[in-house]
Parts: sequence; structure tokens; C-alpha cells
Amino acid sequence: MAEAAAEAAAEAATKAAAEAGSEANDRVPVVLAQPCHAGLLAGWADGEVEPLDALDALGIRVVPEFVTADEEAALVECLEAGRFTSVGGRELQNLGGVPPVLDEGPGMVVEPLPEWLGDVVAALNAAGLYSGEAAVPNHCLANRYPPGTGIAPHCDGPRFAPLVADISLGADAVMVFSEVASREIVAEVELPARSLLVFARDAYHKHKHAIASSPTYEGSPTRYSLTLRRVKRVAEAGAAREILYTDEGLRAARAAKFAHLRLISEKE
Ligand SMILES: O=C(O)CCC(=O)C(=O)O
Repeated sequence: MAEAAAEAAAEAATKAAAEAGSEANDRVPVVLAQPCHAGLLAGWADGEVEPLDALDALGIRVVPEFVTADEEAALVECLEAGRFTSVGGRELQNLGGVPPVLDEGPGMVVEPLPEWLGDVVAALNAAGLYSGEAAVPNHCLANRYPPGTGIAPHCDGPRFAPLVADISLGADAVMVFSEVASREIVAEVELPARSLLVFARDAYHKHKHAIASSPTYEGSPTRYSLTLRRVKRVAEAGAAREILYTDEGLRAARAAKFAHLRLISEKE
């Protein structure tokens, strides 16, 4: 009897933990070709290479056709196999865990990124984007923008290592960067479908970024984006067990999830 109760409690804990974190989606890896991108971004994140232009000097670069049309379709299929949560207008999936909102607490309970995303991270690594483990992404926010939605100006802030890789899928968009202090728009960056945007340095620390609402004409394509970042504060294994398997931990994880969703919805 006690065993059955313990089993039921464990099952409930596992279910609640899954709801508190990202959605399981065990699609096979999407294999990326793009050998021409190998080494393309080596030293870029640290500002060690000569900037190509003013945008690059700010810490913003776009790599067109980072994925092929076939790879784009396969990635969208993987996303559509997962469950999106609606936040304001935009819809999202947290892959890799739910980033902590508050400064206190044990940090993100890390879940493995889905297998289908593995080659995307490998491709970013092969492009030379990451100079050390401290920047390698452990989290991916997948956004889906139904017609008429976008994301309001915001900074990604200190929760993440200051290096963002953002892959656009399905439709083009424009990302607007504005100075935090003056609110002056400094760049309107075209993000064609299949491109990779990377931003770091001043673009990360001193600027907000936003995506204007997507078009609403009949048949307008849905845009998706994969935003890959490193969550800095992660729970140690012991703390993670406590979060996942105690009532108090689960309550805290749920509260953190709602706080995270509230923070995100403020960007609408
Ligand atoms: O959709 C995008 O390309 C940007 C998403 C974004 O800014 C975010 O998720 O913080």
C-alpha cells in the first residue's frame, strides 16, 4: 500500500516536473550540411576579428542561408511536433529547461536539449561561435509568431551569457535594435528565413531588440525562431533532485515557471 502511494507520488512528481519544464520531443536529429560555415565566426564573439561594417562593430552579424530549405522544413516539423505555450500573442517552447527569473534559488533544472536540435548546436560550434564552455547554449527558446504578433523591445539580461544565436525559419522578419539609454533606433536588421543572427557585446549589453508584428495578409507565412543561449545559473544535481521530487521543490518550480512566463509576456 505504502509502495503504491509512493509510486503514485513519484508519477505525479514526474508529471508536474515535465509540466514545469520543457516538452519532450524525441524527433531524430536534423542533420545540417553547410560546410561553408565552418570557422566563419571564429573569434567573432570576443571581438577579435576586424568588423565587416558598423553593424558588426556593434556586435551584430547575420549569416544568410545558415540552413537549407530542406533543413528549415525539417526543423519546423520538429517544432510542430512539440507543444507550444501561448504567451500573449506569441507562442513558445522552452527547450533545455525553464530559465530562472529570480536572483535567488537554485537556478535552471537542466534538461537535455532535444536530439533533433543537436546538429544545430554542433553547427554553431563548428562555425567557431563559442570560444569556451561558458557560452555553449544549454537552452533554446523556440518562438512561433502567429500572424499579427511580434516581440516588444527587451534586453535578454544577466540570466544568459551575453551571446545570442537566433535562427529564423518559415518567414522573414526585421529585428530593431534601440539604445537602452536614449531609446534611439540604431539598426533595423533584416532576418531572412533560414538565416542565423548572432549578437553580443554592445548589441547585447547596451541595446534592446524587438521584432515588429508579423503580417496578417491572407496566407501570410508563420515565422519561427530558435533562440539559443546559455543560462548562467543552473541547479546542481542535488538541488535538481530536490526540485523534482519534493512537494516544496515542485511548488517552487511551478512558481518559477509562471514568473518566467510573466516576464516573457511583458515583452509582448
Ligand atoms: O524571434 C526572434 O528572432 C527573436 C526572439 C527574441 O528576441 C527572444 O526570444 O528573446
